[in-house]
Amino acid sequence: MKKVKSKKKSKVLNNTFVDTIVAQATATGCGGVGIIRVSGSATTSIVKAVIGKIPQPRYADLAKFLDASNSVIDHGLVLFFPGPNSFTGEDVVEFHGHGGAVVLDRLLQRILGLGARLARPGEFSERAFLNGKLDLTQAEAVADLVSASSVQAASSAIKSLQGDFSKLVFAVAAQIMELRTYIEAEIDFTEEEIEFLTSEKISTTINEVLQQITSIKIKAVQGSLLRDGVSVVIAGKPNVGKSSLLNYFCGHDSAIVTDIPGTTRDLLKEYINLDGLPLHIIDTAGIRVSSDVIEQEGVNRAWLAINSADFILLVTDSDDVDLAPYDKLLDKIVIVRNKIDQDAMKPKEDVVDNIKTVYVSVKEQQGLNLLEKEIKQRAGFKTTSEGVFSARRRHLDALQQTEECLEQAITCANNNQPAELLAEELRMAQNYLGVITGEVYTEDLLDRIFSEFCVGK
Ligand SMILES: Nc1nc2c(ncn2[C@@H]2O[C@H](COP(=O)(O)OP(=O)(O)OP(=O)(O)O)[C@@H](O)[C@H]2O)c(=O)[nH]1
Ligand SMILES: [Mg+2]
Repeated sequence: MKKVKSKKKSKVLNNTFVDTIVAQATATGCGGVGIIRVSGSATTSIVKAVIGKIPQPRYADLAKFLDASNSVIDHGLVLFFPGPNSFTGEDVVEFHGHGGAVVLDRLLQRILGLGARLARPGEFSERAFLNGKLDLTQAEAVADLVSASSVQAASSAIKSLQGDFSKLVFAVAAQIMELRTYIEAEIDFTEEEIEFLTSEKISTTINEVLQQITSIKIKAVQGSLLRDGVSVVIAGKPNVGKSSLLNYFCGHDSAIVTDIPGTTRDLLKEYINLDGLPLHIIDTAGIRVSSDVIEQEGVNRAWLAINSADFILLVTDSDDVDLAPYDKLLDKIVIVRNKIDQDAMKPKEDVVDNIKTVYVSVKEQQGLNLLEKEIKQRAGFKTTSEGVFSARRRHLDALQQTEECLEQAITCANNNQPAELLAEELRMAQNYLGVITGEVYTEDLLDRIFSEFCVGK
């Protein structure tokens, strides 16, 4: 980890936060109400200039919003939250006006004219994080809640926002800290009469911590699936029913289906939700050697998609499947034996050489529930999202790195290696947990996280 910062040395103390930011907090377009939010040191002077007074904190004040020549731009409610008791921890004011593009833009221009600048994406949440109002997983949960694509994703985001994820991580980090304290004492006071921990006791304690991390990971994997989903590519020879399968998944005639082999040329991407699991599905051109330049380009693109997908639904309309071209991708393949209606077969599944085949008829809608079940199972997705909190790839990576350090620490203990090495592994494990909650962060990490947010969040 390079350029690690401790939270205490945040931008707040560097004093780069003197500027005041403004953004529309509600979505653009027409709405009953539109909200403009302001945060920073000039908030009180701005609100005084716009409505002619400083409103009573945390009360809804009905006021006229005035421009520089005292003409009325709009009238609406003003909410004033003096820092530190505000979302960002700074002085914040919200103008709740009429939700029209022109009226909100006039108000925004007025506030910019009073010395505020436009907020960057996620800058309100970033300030909330840097001022200690939210930890990093909670700030990320704000974005996840707003962009949730299913009820399950939204309810897991609210759990993270309430701190369910961070609490578990903090608890594990505290246990590692306690163990570190003992081991560092051993390093510092080798000459003194202190009863040190035995290597068995150390390994047992670390193993208990590892078990807790495993249980956090199970929930985090679900949360990350709910948020990011999986990518599935539909591949196979021409005319086997790939586009028909895509149309089944997305519930409408997205792709052209004909009985002419080579119908699909381009990649066709759809985004659907399978009982809460987001699926990014790609239909591809049928794989064959073609003298048609356009079709051949389609086949090249199909291979690119096949190579980068999480799973491959390899569709076939005969029992004879040539797996040779997929030699290096076998662990990602589910064979979809389509058109069983033509062969008077029943839907079923079987496994040969560790590869699952699901027998379906897309046309007669048979066996597709088996296929859906297989996709969810492959993704490791459970329909019940009890206790699941939203999580991201970076959290899973950090948990994985924590586990690796702890396993290394057990090896050090079991081999009676110097206590310094053991302490260092524990320190690194704790550090990775800190990356999840934002106790430890880099500027790069914050930029990456908050730049994905919308302006106004
Ligand atoms: N009998 C039967 N016909 C099917 C079934 N699924 C698809 N078809 C037919 O098979 C033909 C080809 O279907 P598509 O979905 O266009 O096949 P494709 O694999 O996308 O074909 P290309 O785009 O050319 O690679 C169409 O006439 C479909 O109606 C099925 O389950 N049973
Ligand atoms: Mg097709």
